[in-house]
Amino acid sequence: MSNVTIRDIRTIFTEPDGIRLVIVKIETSEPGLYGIGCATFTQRPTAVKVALDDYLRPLLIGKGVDDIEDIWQTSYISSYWRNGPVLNNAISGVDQALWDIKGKMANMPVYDLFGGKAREAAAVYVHAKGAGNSEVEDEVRGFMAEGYHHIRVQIETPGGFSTYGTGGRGSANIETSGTKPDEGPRWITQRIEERDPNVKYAHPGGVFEPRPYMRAALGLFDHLRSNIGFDVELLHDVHERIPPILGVWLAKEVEQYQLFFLEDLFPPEDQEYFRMVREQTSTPIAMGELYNNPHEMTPMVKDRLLDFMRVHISQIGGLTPARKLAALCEAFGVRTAWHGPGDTSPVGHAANLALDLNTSNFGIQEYSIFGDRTREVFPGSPEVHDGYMWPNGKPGLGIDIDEDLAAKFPFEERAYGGAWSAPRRADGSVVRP
Ligand code: GCO
Ligand code: MG
Repeated sequence: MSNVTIRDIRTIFTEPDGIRLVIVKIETSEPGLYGIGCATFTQRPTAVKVALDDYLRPLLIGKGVDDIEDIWQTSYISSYWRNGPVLNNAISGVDQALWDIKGKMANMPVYDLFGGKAREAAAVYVHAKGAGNSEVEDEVRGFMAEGYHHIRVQIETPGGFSTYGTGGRGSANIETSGTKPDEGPRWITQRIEERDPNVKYAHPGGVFEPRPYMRAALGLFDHLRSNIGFDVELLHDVHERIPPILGVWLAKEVEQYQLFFLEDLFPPEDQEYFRMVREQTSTPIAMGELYNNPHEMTPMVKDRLLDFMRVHISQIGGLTPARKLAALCEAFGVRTAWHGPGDTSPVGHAANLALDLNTSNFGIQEYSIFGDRTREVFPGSPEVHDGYMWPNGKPGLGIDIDEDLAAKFPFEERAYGGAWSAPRRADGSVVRP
C-alpha cells in the first residue's frame, strides 16, 4: 500500500483538429507523479467538466491512488441514480488516470497490470467514405496500399445525407455531417422545395431516407466486391437510422458480401429485433457505442445476439468496467471492437489498446486517424502501421499531454452548443441515431 494521494484533479479541454476533446489529469502527493485519462463526450464537454469539478474532485481529493476499484464504485454510487454518459465520462477520466498512475508506480504498461499481452499489436479498421462507388473504391485501395486489412465503407445517400458519422483523416465532421443534396430522387429534393421554395434545405444534418440509403449501400458493397474482391475485410455502420424491419432485410441482403461486421443495425431501444436477425442470417453483428451502462449490454451478450461489442469505454466509466465487460463477452464468444472514433482522444485510444493487447477475445480496434496537431498535443499517441496499432512499452498508458500546446487549441464556438446534428427525413421528421 503506497501513501500516495490524489492532490488535484484538473479537466483539460483541447480541440487540435476540430473535434472537442476532454482529458482529466490527476496530480498526486508525489512530486512529478500524475496520470491522464479520457473523458471525451464531444457533444456535452462542459457538463463533464462540471461533474468533475463540482462532484468528483471534492469527493476524491486526498484519497489514496491505490484502490482504483473502490474509487470507481464510490464515484459510481456517489450520484445515487445510475449514471449516464456525462457522469460516466467524468468517472472514466479519473479511472483511466489512476490506471496510468498505477502503471507508472509499478513501472509497467497498463496491459501488463492486466496480465500481459495476448498479442503483439491490435488490428485496426479505418474509415473510407465518398459520394459515389468509385470514390469509396479509391479510398479503399489507398488504405489497402497503406497496409490496412480492415476498412469501414460508407457512402453518401442519394438525396441528402452522408452516412459518415465521424472518422476518416482527423475529420471534424461530427456536428454537421449532412450535405446539401444536389441530386437524388426528385421526390425528395422536389417535394421540399416545391412545397416552400424558401425552405431550401433547412436541415443542417441533411435529408436521409432509408430506401435510397440501403440501395446505395448494397450497390457499394456489390461494386467493391466485384472490383476489389474478397481479400479485404469490409465493415459498415448503419448508424441506427432505418426502421427495424428494414434492418432485418438489410442484414440478410448483405450476407453475400461477407462483411466483417454490420454495425448498429438498430438503436439500443430496438435491440430485441436482433433476435430476428440471428434466426435468419449469419451476417456478423456489431453493437454497443450508444450503451452508457455495461448492464445494457448483458442481455445482448448472454443471448449471443451480437458478435462484436462496440462500447465506447469512457461512456461506461473507464477501464475498470470495460475489463469486466470484456470478460463477460469472452464467456459468450463475443469479441471486442471498442469504439474508436474521432471523438475519442489519443488517451482514450491508448486505453483501448491496453485492453486490445490483453484480452483473448479481442476482435478489432476502430481507429480514426489522428490529425497531425492531435498527435503533437499527445506525445506517445499509439503508432499505427501495417494495419495494426502498436504499444510503445512505456509505463502506464504510455501517453502524455502537452498542456501548453493543448491550450493553443481552445474549443471553437459552435451553433446549437455543438449538439449532434441529426439528419431529417424528407417530411422533416428527425432521424434518431
Ligand atoms: C463510429 C461512430 C461515430 C459516431 C460519433 C458520435 O462508429 O465511429 O458511429 O461515427 O457517430 O462517435 O459522436
Ligand atoms: Mg458507429
